[in-house]
Amino acid sequence: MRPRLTRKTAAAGTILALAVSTAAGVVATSPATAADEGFGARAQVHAKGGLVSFVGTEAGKPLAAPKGIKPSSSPQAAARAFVAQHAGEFGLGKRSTLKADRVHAQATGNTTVRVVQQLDGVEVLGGELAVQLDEDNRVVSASGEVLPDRSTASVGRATISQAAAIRSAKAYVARGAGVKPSQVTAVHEGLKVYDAAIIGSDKIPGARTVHAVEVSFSDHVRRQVFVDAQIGAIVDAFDEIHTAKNRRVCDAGNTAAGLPCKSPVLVEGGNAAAQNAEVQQAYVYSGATYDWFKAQFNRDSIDGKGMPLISTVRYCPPDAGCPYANAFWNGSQMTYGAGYASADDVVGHELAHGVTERSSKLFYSYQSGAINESISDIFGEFVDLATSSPNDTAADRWKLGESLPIGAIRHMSNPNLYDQPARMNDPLYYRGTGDNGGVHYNSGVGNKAATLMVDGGSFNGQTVTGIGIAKTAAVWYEANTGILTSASDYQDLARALRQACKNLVGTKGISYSNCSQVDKAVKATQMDIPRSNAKDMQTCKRVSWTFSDGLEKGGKKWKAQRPWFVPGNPNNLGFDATYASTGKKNMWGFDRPGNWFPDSNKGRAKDYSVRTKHKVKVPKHKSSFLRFRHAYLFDTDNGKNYDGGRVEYSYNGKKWMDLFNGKYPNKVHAKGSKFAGKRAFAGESGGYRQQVVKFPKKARGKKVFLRFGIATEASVNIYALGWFIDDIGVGRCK
Ligand SMILES: [Ca+2]
Ligand SMILES: [Ca+2]
Ligand SMILES: [Ca+2]
Ligand SMILES: [Zn+2]
Repeated sequence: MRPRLTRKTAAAGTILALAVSTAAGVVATSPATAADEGFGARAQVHAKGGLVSFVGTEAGKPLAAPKGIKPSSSPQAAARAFVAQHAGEFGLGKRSTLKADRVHAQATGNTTVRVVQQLDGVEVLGGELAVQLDEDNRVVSASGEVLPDRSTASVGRATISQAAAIRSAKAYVARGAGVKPSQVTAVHEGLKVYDAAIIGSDKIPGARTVHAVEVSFSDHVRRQVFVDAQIGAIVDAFDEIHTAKNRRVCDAGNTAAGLPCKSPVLVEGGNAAAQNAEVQQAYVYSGATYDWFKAQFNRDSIDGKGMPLISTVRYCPPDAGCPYANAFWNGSQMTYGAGYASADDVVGHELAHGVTERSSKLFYSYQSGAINESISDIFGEFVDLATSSPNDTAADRWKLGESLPIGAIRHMSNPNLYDQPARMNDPLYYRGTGDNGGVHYNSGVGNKAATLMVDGGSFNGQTVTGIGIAKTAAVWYEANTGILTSASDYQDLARALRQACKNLVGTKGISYSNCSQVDKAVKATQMDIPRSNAKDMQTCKRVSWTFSDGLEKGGKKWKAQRPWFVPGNPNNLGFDATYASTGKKNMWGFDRPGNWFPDSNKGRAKDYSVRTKHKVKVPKHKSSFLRFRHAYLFDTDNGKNYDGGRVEYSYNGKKWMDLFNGKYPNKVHAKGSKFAGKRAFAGESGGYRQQVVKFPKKARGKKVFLRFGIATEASVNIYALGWFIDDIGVGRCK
């Protein structure tokens, strides 16, 4: 146990009702990089919503304290007052309330309060603002995202029971872990409001009520699953086990005992020399990590309050074989497979996850997960560089895990060496769903930026003068503890790093010119670039259409087997299936295997489609094509696709042929599906895509039926949002 540092710990949990701000805010209607939103400071606005997501100030020039707030008021009251007074600019209306959550004392004497949004009393996932105040409660910065009231029309009442949600969540996690649903345990964590746009995950956007269910298996699987509260679809799942790497190597030996760590063989001040090498390493390196955070930031352990550093070494999970080639942080302790405590950077990495979990709380998925991983790599390697250990030569600088039995797993200054991107537009930038959305890949962007800040160098048109480890560490720590929020993406990180540096000017020898180096490193790694979708496939300049349907007049051109709905709204599930690429209507195919649907038009298990009621004329021209716009989220888990969709045509409505001739973007893995082992639209589309496919020669000049078909695996209780299609047309280039 380490000595405890006295620290101001403020009570959290007060709730304040928000009224719409009467202050006239400037309404931004187009993407802006900087605008005055009535805050009297630099403010960034959302590209889409035109709402404020970041307010920053120059060093030493904070905004006045919110009205009615005195220097003696609590920081929580000040933070809530600030957000309440600017509710309009943040898009918050009458349905929103604010709850002060985590409070953190910055090294500068400032205090950061994270204010969490609740909609009708239900927590909005990632709806969070980090308000940083100086000692007199003047506002230094405010960042984060909230769900504007105007985007909440689709938030519905929960009609799926808690028991049904738990059943689905258990089935989903058990399948991913390769065990039976009866082997996993689940805790219902209540209802939340989920919107992929806030999470930043490229999934189907739209705010919806979800059941949050935490499902665990044997201490090393812990996932938070979000189940749509109206149709029971799995909309997302966050991993809560934060690993150093994602690999499993099986052999033999070792045991599954020792997690959680209840009977330690070595405690603080004990006789380390009497223990085996791995116990010693875990002890020494977790101590080194503690000392480093204490020396750099005066942080007293993971939680800042002297939390014991608990490790289990030579662990083997019951289902993964031995020795276990990985290490992880599970929210309360570190755990290492044989040989994995031997790397001080890996130990530092795992402990840094604990720090992040108690500060920015970055979600472990997609960009927020990549930043979470990057922060762990950065602090892990900083600990390594400050700690005498094997493999400390100049050639080892910026290698992650060089002391592991398997050798280095990442290279921070040259991420490409291990298939990681070094900047946002790097061809190696990972866009799939595996690895929780590429958290161990896209961390390369943050890692590269950090090494540029420390060592300097020329990269991607920028020449950076290094500012060294201490200053770089301070900037990242300030961003993590005082500016970033749980759903932050790389664009947010870009702003956060710049603001963090400004906040620190005058401390640790940090100067304005240091901040321009931070800015250059951010630019070099292209963090300001928003998440981008692949470009639309082009048709041709002028088109002559023989069939076109934007579905605005309803579904009379289509015959739908349930659970296809044309148009998607209204449907007898009470679900808002609006996701149109033009107008307000689209068709929707729910990804739900099984026989039961709540109407007489029963869907067929595992295979159902929507087809044109009449035949459509395919132009006799060689350019003749089908064009449609669509978005999909089929049942998928960590890169493994279970369900999917295909597009087919038929001359007689009986024999159907694949219009894409198998050339789909994804592969369906699951057994039991009509598409098993074949390609299809599967997994997730990452937003709306325009799809253009040419008709084969034999179909030109003929009349055909067209259909969109979904095929699912046999597993019950696991549903996904499905397929949203709009603007279907058959035509040719003129
Ligand atoms: Ca070292
Ligand atoms: Ca290292
Ligand atoms: Ca439409
Ligand atoms: Zn990690």
